Amino acid sequence: MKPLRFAIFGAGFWARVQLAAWREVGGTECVAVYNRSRDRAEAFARDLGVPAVHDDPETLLREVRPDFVDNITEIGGHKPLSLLCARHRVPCIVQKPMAATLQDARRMVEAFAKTGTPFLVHENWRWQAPMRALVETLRAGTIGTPFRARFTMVSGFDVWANQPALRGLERFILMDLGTHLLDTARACFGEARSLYCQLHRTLPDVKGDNVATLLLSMGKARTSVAVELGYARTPLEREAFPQTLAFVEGPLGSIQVADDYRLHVTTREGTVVRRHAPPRHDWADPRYEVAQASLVPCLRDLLGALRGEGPAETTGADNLKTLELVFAAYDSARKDRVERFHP
Ligand code: 89V
Repeated sequence: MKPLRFAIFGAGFWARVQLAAWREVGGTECVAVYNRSRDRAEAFARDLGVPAVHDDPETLLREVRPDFVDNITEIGGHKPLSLLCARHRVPCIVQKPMAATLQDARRMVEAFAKTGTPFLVHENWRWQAPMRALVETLRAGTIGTPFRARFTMVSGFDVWANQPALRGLERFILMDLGTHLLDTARACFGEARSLYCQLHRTLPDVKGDNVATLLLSMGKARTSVAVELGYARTPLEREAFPQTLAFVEGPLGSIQVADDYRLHVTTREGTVVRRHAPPRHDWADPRYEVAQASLVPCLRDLLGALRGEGPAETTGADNLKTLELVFAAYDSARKDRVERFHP
């Protein structure tokens, strides 16, 4: 099968890792990179062996005519560069969070829908090995229909060291991490019916919210789902970054996602513990192991859709439902009220 030729927009921390993950997946060839600072694009191309460098994205699209673009810029680049792809009818994958406002995200989804051009979101959390094992165990019905769940991602890790732009965002933890966990919760329990959220800003050098606590009612069963998020440099006895821990209760049993990638499934027959460690890749930063390894199955799913083999899980249209929850959470926290949905 002929490899799909693609261009990367952006040349930062995640762009470098993502290109390595694309190469792991196979079936594509990165033919050009765009970055508004040409020096960074040149360094990226040199280090990673990309043949063409551009500092004007429109010229890149005209001259290179890629089969698709992977837009791995920071959030400010998501809307303008994705809309540029839509105008040129070039399929586009955009990094999460899709856009800085819900209105922008809706415009982006509509712009691609108008011409039937594929528009996908790079949302990798639901592809992490332990999260996938949780989704599959729930779908298999092992614990029955869950009535309650808790997701915890509380870490003292210095996330700003590799991604300094996160420090200056007015909206931080719900956009950066809330998108991931709310999307995973949707994969587990279905669409939200109501949501309540409280936020804290605890660090003087970080502008946005860095601690969030949410309670949702999800799916037909109205499962109560609590989500705890924290990037507060909290000294913790055991640091699990970037693992998400979880506990789910149903009428037939419970599932615990513990650290070290262990899934404990308890039914009347007892507890079965299995480790769902991510595969090790030499290009991955070991401090981000489970997160970076999940880029591979995520990209495989997106590539299948770009080849027309079937729908991707995280299309732009689907991801709007995740972003709706993120913005509803900000509204809830601001007004201290429950937001209701009618899926
Ligand atoms: O995956 C991400 O969105 C990253 C991190 C794991 C640091 O939150 O920004």
